[in-house]
Amino acid sequence: MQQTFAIVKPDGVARGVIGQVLARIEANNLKIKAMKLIHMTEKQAQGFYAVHKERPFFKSLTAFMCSGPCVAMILEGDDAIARWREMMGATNFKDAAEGTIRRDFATDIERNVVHGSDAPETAAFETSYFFNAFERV
Ligand code: IDP
Ligand code: MG
Repeated sequence: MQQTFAIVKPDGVARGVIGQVLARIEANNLKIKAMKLIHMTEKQAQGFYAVHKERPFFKSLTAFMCSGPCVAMILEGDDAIARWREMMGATNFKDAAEGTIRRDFATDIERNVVHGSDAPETAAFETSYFFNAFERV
């Protein structure tokens, strides 16, 4: 069993696809272990994406991430990190495989509907960034 950290980004929440994303998570046998609606401050978004702080899109990305509420989740299952990334699809929805969330719902390379941790270390950091010990199970 492995846990990963997932977000339905502000574009996904605004466009009303939370339910469709959750349905795919459940259909793919990932368990939702914790979930909440959050509205990040600019500082929170900058801390979350600190690994990208030198990238040209950092300012725009962090502004987007605090432009509205997000759904933050802890997902659990066998190989959850890789499986959730596979369900999301490539960062750029134009490169994402058919049937992936980004291919089906994203509108832009930045506004790509969902986030998923890319490794056990980032999953641990991202999970504890948003969920305290009492919120985790
Ligand atoms: P990932 O979300 O697929 O792991 P990362 O490379 O970690 O992709 O980038 C984090 C987020 O930054 C992406 O999900 C996307 O929202 C945004 N992003 C990545 N590359 C670009 C870009 O070239 N232009 C604008 N935004 C980007
Ligand atoms: Mg990433």
